[in-house]
Amino acid sequence: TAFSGALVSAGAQAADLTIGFSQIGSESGWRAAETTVSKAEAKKRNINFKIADAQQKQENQIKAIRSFIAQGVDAIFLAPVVSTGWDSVLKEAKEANIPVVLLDRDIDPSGKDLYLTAVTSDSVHEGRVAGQWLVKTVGAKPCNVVELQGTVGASVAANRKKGFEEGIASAPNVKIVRSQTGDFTRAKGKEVMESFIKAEGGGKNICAVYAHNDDMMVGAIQAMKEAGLKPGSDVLTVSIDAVPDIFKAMAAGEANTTVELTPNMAGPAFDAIIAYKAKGTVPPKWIQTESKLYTAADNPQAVYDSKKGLGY
Ligand code: GYE
Repeated sequence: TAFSGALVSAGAQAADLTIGFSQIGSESGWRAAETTVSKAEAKKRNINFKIADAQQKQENQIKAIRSFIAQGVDAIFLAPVVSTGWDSVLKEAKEANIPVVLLDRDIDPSGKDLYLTAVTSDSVHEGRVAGQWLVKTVGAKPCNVVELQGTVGASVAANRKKGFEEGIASAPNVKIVRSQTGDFTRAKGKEVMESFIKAEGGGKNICAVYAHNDDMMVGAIQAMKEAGLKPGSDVLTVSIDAVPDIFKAMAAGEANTTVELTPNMAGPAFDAIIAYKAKGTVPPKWIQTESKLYTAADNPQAVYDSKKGLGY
């Protein structure tokens, strides 16, 4: 009947959608959670969701996007490992009329008209908040900072560096003395921190560690402990993501602060695509998610308990 036909088409809008997601990999706890949460959000909306894991390689992401285009998916989500080199493959998606949504990282402005919207946090702001926290915490005391950067070429690494530098700009006593990439991983964070400690006279010249993500900080904390330093008291720590393990470290007095970003970037992206497909609603170019600072005063044990098991 006409009635049941109408019911089917209304209810089928989301269920009929097939969306491909080119995910970077699983370098951090935050990203593992993003993958888990994305699947759950797809399920809630009855979306046929395909995830391709690129193992940190842009060439694998480009291949995955081409394969999604060949399969004729309804939309493509992309978490771009680096910010450049996307123009030609995104042009192919555009020519095939497949909308692209960026998740959690940006691409260079030259690609602005090649995607529909980007769901990300404000990563410059995250770095700025981290820097401002440190300035406030050390007061007038001289403070040498070592910085663990994220993946080279990633928008979030550039932005978190820039934001932090802005955050400490007003305090000439706070200085970045060493800065190197730890690739957003625990293992690399530990290794690079070991070399920082060596280069800085066993670490006694280091006042604070700033890491572009918590996983690198967890590695750095390990390195500091092995070198006989006391992270969280002798050496201040500030990082970004709010994964459960950093709250565990905070509860143990071995870490000081983190800036939280949600692992649920796919939820708003699905909603934008559903509205776009069903009603032609064009979303804003940037869908910004919230950022929130946590310190040891914010009951880290309770936050840990509430977060563990959420896919991190
Ligand atoms: O902070 C980090 C990850 O792009 C926002 O990538 C993401 C970052 C996240 O590996 O842990």
